Amino acid sequence: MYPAMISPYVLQKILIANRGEIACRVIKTARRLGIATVAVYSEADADARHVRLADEAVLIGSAAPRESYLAMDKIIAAAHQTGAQAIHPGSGFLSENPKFAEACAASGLTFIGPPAAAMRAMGSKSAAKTLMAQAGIPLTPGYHGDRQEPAFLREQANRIGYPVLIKASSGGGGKGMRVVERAEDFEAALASCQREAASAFGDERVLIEKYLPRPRHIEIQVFGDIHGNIVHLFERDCSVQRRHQKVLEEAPAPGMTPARRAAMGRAAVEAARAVGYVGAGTVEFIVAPDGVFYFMEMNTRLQIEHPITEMITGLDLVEWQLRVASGEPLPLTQEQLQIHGHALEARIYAEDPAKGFLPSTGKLTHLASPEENLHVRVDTGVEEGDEIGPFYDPMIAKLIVWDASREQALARMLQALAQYRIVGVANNVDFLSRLVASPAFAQADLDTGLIEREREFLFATGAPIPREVFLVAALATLLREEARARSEASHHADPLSPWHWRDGWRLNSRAERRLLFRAGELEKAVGVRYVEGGYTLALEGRETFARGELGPNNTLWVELGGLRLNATVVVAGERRYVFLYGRAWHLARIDPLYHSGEGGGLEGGLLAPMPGNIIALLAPAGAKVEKGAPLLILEAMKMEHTITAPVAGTVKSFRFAVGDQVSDGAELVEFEPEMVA
Ligand code: MV4
Repeated sequence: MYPAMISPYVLQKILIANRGEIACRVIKTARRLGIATVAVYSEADADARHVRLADEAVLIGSAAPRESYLAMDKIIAAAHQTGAQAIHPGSGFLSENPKFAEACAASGLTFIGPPAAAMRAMGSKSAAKTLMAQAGIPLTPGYHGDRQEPAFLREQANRIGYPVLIKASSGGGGKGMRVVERAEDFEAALASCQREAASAFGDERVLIEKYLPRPRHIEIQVFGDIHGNIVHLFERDCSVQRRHQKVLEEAPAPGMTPARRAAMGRAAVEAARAVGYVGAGTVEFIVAPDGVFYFMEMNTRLQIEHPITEMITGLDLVEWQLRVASGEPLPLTQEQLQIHGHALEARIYAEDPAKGFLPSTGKLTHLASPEENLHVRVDTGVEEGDEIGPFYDPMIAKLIVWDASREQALARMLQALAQYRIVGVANNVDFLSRLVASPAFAQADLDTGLIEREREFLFATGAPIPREVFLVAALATLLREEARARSEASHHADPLSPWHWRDGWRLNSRAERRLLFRAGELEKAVGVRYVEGGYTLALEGRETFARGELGPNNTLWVELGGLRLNATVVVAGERRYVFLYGRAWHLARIDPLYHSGEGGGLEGGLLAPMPGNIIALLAPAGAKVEKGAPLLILEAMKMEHTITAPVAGTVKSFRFAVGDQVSDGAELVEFEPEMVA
C-alpha cells in the first residue's frame, strides 16, 4: 500500500523492553524495515525465542520482573551499551508507565509510545472520566468525583438508580467491583469494595456507575502522529472474556452499523485528541444491548489483539509506530482506511480449563502449530522444547485467522485450532474449539457473560471417546514397536534376520495380544492379531483391519477398515496423546508386563499424573520393592494420590523432596524394574 521504507537517518537500531510473543512481533517488523534489534532478557529467558531472534541481546537480571523487565535503569543502560536510539516497550511491563517514557527522554532515547502526559492523563480511571466528560465523550451515568463519604456516595447511588456498580478508582481488570441491586445493600458493598481497593491498589477511592447488564466490550484502535493527525482503525469486539481476561477477539464487531462505527470512531479520536495522543492507543467502550456506547478507559499501548486490526486493514501497526516515532506523518488518512473481511484471534494458553484455568508449567515436549498462510497467522514466543515457566504470562501463542466473512473466518479458526498439537503443558485448545463452535458464539450472540452462560456446552465432559482414538493409540504402539525392533535388527546386519523376510513374520507373533488403555476412569482393551500386511484390532467385540505408517514429528497415517486418517500420537512414558478429528485425547497405556523400552511405560521413570506438591516419600532410595508398593504421595487439587511401583523393582532415586512442587508429567522416581524372565 506504501513503500516499506523508513527514513534511514532516524531509526537504525531499537531495543525492545519486553519478552515473549510481543517482543518477537516487534522484531519481525523492525527486521523487515532494516532496523537492527536489541533484546533484553532475564535469567529465566536465556534461551527464549525473542533472544534467539534479535540481532543482539542483553542479560538484565533475574527472573523476577522487578529485577529485569521492570528495571528501567538496567534497560536504559542496555540501550546505551548497544547504541540503540529508541525503546519499544511492547505490551505490559513498562509499556504504560509514564516514568519510563520520561526516563527514556531524559537519557536521549526515543520512547516508541505516547507522550508521558497522555499516559498519565489516562492512568487514573476517575480522572480520565472527568477529562472525557469535559471533551463530550459519552460516559455511563455515575459519580467519579473526589467526595468519598459513604452517605454522599449512597445519595449518588440513589440519584443514578439501581442497580449500580461500585468500582475502585485505581482498579482495572475487574478487581474491586461490586454490583449492588438494592439500596439497603449499598453500605456493606461499599465498605467491602473499599477494603479490597485499599489492599489491592493502596487507594480506597471508588466511583459509582449505573450497572449495565450484558454489555459488550468494543474497543477502537486509534493512531496519532506528532503533527496533530489522529485516525481510528475501526473496532475490535473483545466481549468474549473469562474473569476479565480476553479469550477470543474479532474485528469488525458483529452487528456494527456504519453509522455507529463512525460515531464510536469519532468519539475515540476525540478522546485521544483531548490528551494530545501520539502513537498507537485503544479506546475501550462498553456497549449496551441497544448499541448505546460509553467510554470505559484508554489503553496507552499497542494491544495484544492488534493483529486482527492488521488483518482487516492490511496494515502493520508496528510499522506505523516506528514511523510515528521517527517523526513521520501517519501513512494514511481516515478516508483512505478501509475494512476488508473478518478476522479472529484466539489466545492459546498453557492453562487447564478443567481445573479452573489453572496455569500450567512445563516443557513443550511436542508443539505443532497450524501452517501459516494468507488466512492464518501465528504470533508466538515459544518453540517446541521451550519451557513455559512460572514467572510470566503462560501464553503459548496468538492464533489469528482472516477470511472474507465471519462465517468463513470461524471455519478457518476451527480448522487452525484442529491443527494444534501441544504436549507438555495443559492448554485451552479444545476449549477454544468448543467456544468457536458454540451456537452462541457462532450466532454472534456476544456479551461479556457468554462463557459463564455457556458453561454446560463449553465444559462438556464425559462425551464418548470415538473408537478410532483407541485403535489409533494401539496402532501407534504397534508400529513403534516394529520400527524399534527393525532398527535394532538392522544393527545386526544379519542377512538371515527375520526382519528381512517378507512373509508376515512379526515381532510378538504370538497369536493374540491385548493392549490396555485408560482414559480417566474408563479402561478399554484392544485385542491384537498379526495378519498379513497389518493387524486385526478388536475393540468391544468388533474387529477392524488396521495398518499404518509412522511419519515425521509423531504423525501417523492410518487405515482402519475402509477409513483413512491422519493422526498424531505422542508417547511420554505410559501416556498417549492422541490428536485426531481436530481434538486431543489423553490416554494412558496400562502395561501389565511393564517391560522397559518402547511402550513399556517406564521410559523416563514414573511421571507425575498432574501438577501438585510432594507430601511424602514412602520408600528409601535404593530400596527393592514389590509391585504395588507405595513410593510417594502427591497432593493435587486437594486430594492425595499415591504413586506405586508398577512392577517389582528398585527405587534408584527420587527426583524431588517433600514440599517440592512438580509439574504435570515431571519424572518423580528413577525406577529400575526387576528383570522379567
Ligand atoms: C461495567 C459493567 C457494567 N456496567 N460498568 C469490567 C472491567 C472494567 N474495565 C469495566 N468492567 C465492566 N464495567 C458498568 N457501568 C460491566 C463490566 C464488565 C466487563 C467489561 C468489559 C469486559 C468484560 C467485562 C466482564 C464483566 C463486567
